[in-house]
Amino acid sequence: MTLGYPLLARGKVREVYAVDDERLLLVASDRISAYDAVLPTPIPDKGRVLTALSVWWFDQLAPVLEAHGATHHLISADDVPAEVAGRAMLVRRLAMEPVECVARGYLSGSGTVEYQRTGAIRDVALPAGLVEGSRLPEPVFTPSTKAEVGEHDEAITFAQVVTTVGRPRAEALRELTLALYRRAAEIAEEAGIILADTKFEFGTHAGGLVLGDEVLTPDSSRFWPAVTWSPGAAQPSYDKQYVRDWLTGSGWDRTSPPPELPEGVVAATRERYVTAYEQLTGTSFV
Ligand code: Q0T
Repeated sequence: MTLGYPLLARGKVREVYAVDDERLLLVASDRISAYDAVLPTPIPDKGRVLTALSVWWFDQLAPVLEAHGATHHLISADDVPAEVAGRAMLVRRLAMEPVECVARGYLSGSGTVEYQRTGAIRDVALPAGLVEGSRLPEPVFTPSTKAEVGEHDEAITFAQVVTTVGRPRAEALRELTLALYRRAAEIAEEAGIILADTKFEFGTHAGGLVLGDEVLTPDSSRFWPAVTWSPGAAQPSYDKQYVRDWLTGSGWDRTSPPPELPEGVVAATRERYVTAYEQLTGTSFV
């Protein structure tokens, strides 16, 4: 796309453009990834739904940020180029912290693997008897490094965060991450959705901590419908379950270029994104 701004970064499903020295444009695409691959078939409206969700969460979380003397990077989702209207955010340019700030309130995925091996997640000891999908006694901060392109994020300890950013900032990142997770999980729970875990990225501006990136979308978080929550097995992914199930049944080897999705899978997946937005926000997606 020819927005006329320098492209700063390109991810699997979104791009970052430099507007000027102080501002960036984050553009969400309709691309979808599964099993580490970007699929050739876009999901119509995915970029608009995820952007609207992020914008809604920034607003919901502003009081938590303010209580911690922090802010978020969103300047406007309206004052953006027409070609990307609805799926772009104009944001303040930050000095990004080199850690991914993950909070987990439920045991899932790599957290379950670590718990089964060690009885703990990182430096946090957990009670015996937890299973995939269990609610944790308290949410835990499980930071990771930002992976190079093509690599996976690597789990790090809190002590490594201290070494990387210094103790005061490490403690502030942990406190803010857990406070934001707790409030977001409470909001989601009121809407019948479990927020199992989520990843935040922070930066600084004028010495203060600023919440950046996209926030609390299905691409950065695990959302589970509360009605079907049943610890003991993998919980169905709110957004990508149709895609994963279809890919698994398609015979794709997860190494070759992934196949096109059939239109029924595309329509069902679009519906899942829209429903997640509507259930969370209590407003219709237009
Ligand atoms: C960033 C300065 O989103 C990223 O890459 C995917 C294509 C990572 N990234 C974040 C920044 C942000 C934000 N968000 C910011 N507010 N200020 N840099 C750049 N890349």
